[in-house]
Amino acid sequence: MTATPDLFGPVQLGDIALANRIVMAPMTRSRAPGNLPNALMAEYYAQRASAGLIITEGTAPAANGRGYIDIPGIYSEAQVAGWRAVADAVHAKGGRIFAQVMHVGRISLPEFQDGAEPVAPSAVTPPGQMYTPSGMKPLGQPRALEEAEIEALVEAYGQAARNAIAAGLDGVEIHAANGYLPGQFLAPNSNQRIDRWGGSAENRARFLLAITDAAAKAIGPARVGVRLSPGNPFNDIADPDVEGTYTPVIHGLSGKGLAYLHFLDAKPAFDVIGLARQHFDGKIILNAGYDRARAQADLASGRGDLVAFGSKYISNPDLVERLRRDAPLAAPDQATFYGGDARGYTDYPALAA
Ligand code: 8OZ
Repeated sequence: MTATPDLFGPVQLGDIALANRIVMAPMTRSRAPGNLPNALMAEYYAQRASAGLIITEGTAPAANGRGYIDIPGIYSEAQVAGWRAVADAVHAKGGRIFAQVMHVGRISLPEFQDGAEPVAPSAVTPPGQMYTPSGMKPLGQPRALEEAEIEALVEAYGQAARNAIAAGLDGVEIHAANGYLPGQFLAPNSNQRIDRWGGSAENRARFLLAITDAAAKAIGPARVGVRLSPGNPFNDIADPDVEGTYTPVIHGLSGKGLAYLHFLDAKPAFDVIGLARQHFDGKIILNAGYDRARAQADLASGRGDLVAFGSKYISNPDLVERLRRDAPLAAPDQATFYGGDARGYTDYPALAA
């Protein structure tokens, strides 16, 4: 018999040893003016370093991957220097940190990309709006990527992974959830290509598998994880056959020695985590809507190996200690989720010792 995994006990994740199975989920906080990671961000992440693993907010692998206000990038020297300060601050407190690499694709506006039209698999306009410094604006029609541009983006993910390691970060998470560029390739409504990057489920999975391979080749597969949200309609994703789409994804990501798959499974359309358990050779991180009891239950049942907490980490920098003591959690203030300064960011106190 194997012992029940302890939420508060150590676990090996790919190449690295984590102090516990509690993960800080990636969260966009829009506090990186100029797309540059900064000292305030370093302080924020260092405050949360008792997490077994921190996954940073989404950071763009290329200039045309930017969207939302003031998200950081990981494609320039200055950005790498900024991330180095973040990595150093977290490591000084004994933490571990992966960068989440996020290309937003069509979920952007020219004003976030120096005037350039956002790019996507196909020129399909999402119906949503985006918050900008001058108010809410409708998303526009993206430009369909040329095949050579797709190949350049695959390279950009490899380079982003190298940059993360050069910055001293511990690895990268490929953001393939929530309808951003990899998710736009996966879904038939946003991917209407008739070349090898679209059409069949295998073709729609090609971009995700290519960028994951590029990152794995750059820094070793044990430093790479992938986040998925099968069946999540966020950002105008519609897929009549989620199982058909994700079965080749899970098979394609298996057997490569990747560190983990991270599931946002708020709306599971089929038992994708069961499928991953059968085939995937790394760890499984569970996310969305977890509390202490559900986290312990899902570790005990073997559904997952680690549990990621999002909004609870905004307002509880010492979440590990609070969960350990079963202490009350502070509620986050939604008004300060995105943008602004230290308020609602680094001013949530830890419990008194
Ligand atoms: C909410 C607001 C801004 C960004 C995601 C990166 O959905 C996001 C995001 C969510 O993964």
